[in-house]
Amino acid sequence: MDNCIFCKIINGQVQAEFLHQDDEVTAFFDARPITPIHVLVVPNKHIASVNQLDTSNEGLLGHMIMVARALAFHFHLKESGYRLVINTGPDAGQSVYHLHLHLIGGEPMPFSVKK
Ligand code: DGP
Repeated sequence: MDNCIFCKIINGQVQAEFLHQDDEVTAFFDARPITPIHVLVVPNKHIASVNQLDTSNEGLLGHMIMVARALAFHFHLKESGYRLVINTGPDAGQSVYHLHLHLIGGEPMPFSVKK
């Protein structure tokens, strides 16, 4: 996608510090971190959001989670804990319409999805 910032990062047009790249996904630090560790795991192929997924993407989603898990272990978050978050649409605050999984951790987080 011509105007997609994450497509530009993946293809090297925009600089980001890559933590992982393979045939399917790229991982890099979030430019506006909300926790000491804040990584984005992004499919190399442009998919706007969870809304555009279908069953053919199940392997990709599993791979995104396993890459995030490996990076969580790399950053010593296994015991302290971490969140994996995919914001979808306006109410969730999705600001970049290229699917991405946030890995956040490194300090206690102030809210919970539990009520
Ligand atoms: P979301 O709100 O879920 O759409 O998160 C998008 C994230 O993308 C946000 O936390 C900031 C990050 N981001 C936006 N532009 C850039 C960029 O140019 N480089 C990097 N590394 N991160 C970016």
